[in-house]
Amino acid sequence: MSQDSENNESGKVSRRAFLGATAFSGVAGAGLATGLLPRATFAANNENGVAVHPGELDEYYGFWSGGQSGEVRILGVPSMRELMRIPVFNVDGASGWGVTNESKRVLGDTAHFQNGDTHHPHMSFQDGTYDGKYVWINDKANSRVGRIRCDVMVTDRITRIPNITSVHGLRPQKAPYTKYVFCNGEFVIPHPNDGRDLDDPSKYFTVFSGLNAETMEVDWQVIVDGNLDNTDADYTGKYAASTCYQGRGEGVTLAETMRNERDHAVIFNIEAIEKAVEAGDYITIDGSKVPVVDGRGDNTPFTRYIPVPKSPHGLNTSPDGKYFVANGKLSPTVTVIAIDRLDDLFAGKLKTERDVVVAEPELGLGPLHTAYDGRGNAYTTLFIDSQIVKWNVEDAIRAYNGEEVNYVRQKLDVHYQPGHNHTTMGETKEADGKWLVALCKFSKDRFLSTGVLKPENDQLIDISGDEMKLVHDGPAFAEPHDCTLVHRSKMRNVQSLWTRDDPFFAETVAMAKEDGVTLEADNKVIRDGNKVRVYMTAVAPVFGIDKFTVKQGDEVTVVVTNLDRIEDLAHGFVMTNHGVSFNISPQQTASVTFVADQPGVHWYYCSFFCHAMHMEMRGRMLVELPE
Ligand code: CUK
Ligand code: CUA
Repeated sequence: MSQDSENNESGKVSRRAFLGATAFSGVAGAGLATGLLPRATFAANNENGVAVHPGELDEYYGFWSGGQSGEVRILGVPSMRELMRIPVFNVDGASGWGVTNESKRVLGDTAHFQNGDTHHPHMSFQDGTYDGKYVWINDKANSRVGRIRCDVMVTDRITRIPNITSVHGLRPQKAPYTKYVFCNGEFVIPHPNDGRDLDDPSKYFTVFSGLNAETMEVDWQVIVDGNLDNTDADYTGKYAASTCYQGRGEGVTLAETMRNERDHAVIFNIEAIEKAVEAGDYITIDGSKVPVVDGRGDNTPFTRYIPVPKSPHGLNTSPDGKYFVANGKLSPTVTVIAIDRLDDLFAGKLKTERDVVVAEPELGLGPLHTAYDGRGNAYTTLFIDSQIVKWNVEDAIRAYNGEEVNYVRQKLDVHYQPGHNHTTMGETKEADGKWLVALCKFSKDRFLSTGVLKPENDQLIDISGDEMKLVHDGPAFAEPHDCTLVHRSKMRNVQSLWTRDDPFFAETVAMAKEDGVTLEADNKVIRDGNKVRVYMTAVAPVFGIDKFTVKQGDEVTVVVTNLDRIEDLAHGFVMTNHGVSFNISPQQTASVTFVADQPGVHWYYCSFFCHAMHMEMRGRMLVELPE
C-alpha cells in the first residue's frame, strides 16, 4: 500500500488555485460554522491549503487513547474523522474482543477485568522516528500495558506489570531503536503488598520498569524516591526522565503531595541499569523474578533527582534531542533540562543537580504538557488558563541567562482546560510543525448538550504559519488523555487481509489440526465427551454448516473461518441468547467457547452486512435435552 506521495501533494495546489485565498480564510476562520458540519465531511484548511474532501485520505494517522473506554482509536488528521477503534483492555461488541478465545488468550489472566483506563499511546521507533510496527498503551486502572500490531491493527500482547499499582507514564525508547518501553508505576505501595504493612507510608515505594518491546516481559525495574507521573526518552538511548509530584518522601494525602515548593524530575541512566542487571547486581521483590535495582538516594549509579517546581506533570523531549521539559502544573513555569549535561551530572562533575537546568520560562497557569514544531518552538497546554502558549526554547534559555528577550510568541484560547497537546510527528526527530491537537477536558457549551456527561473537545490547530489558528472542534467520548500523530508514509505495512498463518489465531489452527480439520476446506462437528467443536467456513452469504446438534450442558466451541478474500468483506457470528458475538475479517479464523445451557432451537446468524443475502446467512443450533 503506497498511500504517501500521491494525493495531497498534487491535490493541494489545484484545490488552492481553484478555491482561492479568500474562500480558505473564510472557512478556516469560522470556528462556529465548521463546528456545524458533520465530522465526516469536515474539510480542514491550513496555510498550505490542505483540505480533506470526501473520498480523500488524511495525511496523518492519529492514534488516540480511548481513556476510560479502555481502547485505542484511530483518527485521520487533519480531517479529525474517527476511522476505527481498537479494543485493548475493554470488552467490545463489534470485534468480540474479550469474548473470542483468541482475544482472551491475549488478555491472559486479566481477562476477567472488563475495563481499562488508557492514557498514553506511543509507536515504536527506529533511529529517532516511527517505524510503523507497534503502538503501546498503558492501562492505569489495572496496571497493564497492551501492544497493538500496526499491520492488522489488533492488540497482540498484554502484560501486567509486576510490583506496581497502576502504570501511568509510558514511552518507547527512541534510539537507536525501541528496545524498551518505559513504564511509570504511579502509586506508592508497601512491598510485599500482602497485608502485613498497611498504613505506614514511610515503607511505601514504586518502581520504573523497562518493558522489553519484543518479548513484552519486564527486563528490569528501578526503585525510586517519590512517585512517577509522566516519562519520556532521549534520542541517544542513554537516558529517560520521569516527573514526580509527591516529593522524595511519603506524601499520600492531597495536602502532603502539594506541600513541597519543588518536587523533581528523575533521570534514569539506562546503561548503568543494564550493566548492574547483566552483572547480577540486583534484587527481586514481592515474589516476582524481575531484576530490581535500588535508585533511591542522591548518588546511585541509576538515578539523579532534579528539583523542579511544583508537582510537575508532563515530561517532553525536544525533537532536536537537546532538552527534557518538565511541566510545572502547580507552578506557572516549565523546567528545561539540558540532556548534554547529564553525563557530567552522573560523573559528579556538577555542583548541584540544578546545574542541568538551562531555562525555567514562566508561561501561565497550569502547564501540563509540551509539544514541538521542529522549528525551535514549543507549545505548552495551560490547564487553568485554558490556553496553548507558544514559546521559543532558545529565547527562554537566553532569558534565563539574563538577556532581555520575550520568549512567548502567542497564547491561544482553547475550549476548555487542555491536558495533552500533540504536534504532527512532534515526538520524533522528524517533527514537521503542521498541526497541533489540543485535547481539552471540558467542552461545556461547544456542542449541543448531551445531558449530564459531555464529550471532550479535541481541537485542531494549524501551526504551519507564524500564528496558531484554531480550525476544528472534535467531540470525543471519555477521555482521550493523549494521542500520537504519525505521518502515513510510516504506515507502509497496513494489511487488508489476514495471512492464514498469522500467529494471532495460530493456537486455534493448531487445535483444528489435532482434530484433523483443515479450516480452509472442512465443515465438521467433533464430539469429545461433553465438549463439542464446530468448525465452519464463512463465504458470503453462507456458513459452511447450517445446522448442528448438541446436548444441553455441552461445552461448545464454534470456530469460523472467513474464506472471502475481498477487502472489507467481514462476517460476524452471533449465537442468539448466548452472549456470543464476534467479527471474522477476511481470511481470519476466530472462535468462541460457551455452554449450551438452554434446550431448544437457537439460531446463529451473520452480523456484518456482507452480501445481498446477508439476512439469510444463518443456521440453527439444536440443543437436545440430556438423556
Ligand atoms: S496524563 Cu491525562 S492530561 Cu495520564 Cu498524560 Cu496529562
Ligand atoms: Cu456474512 Cu453477513
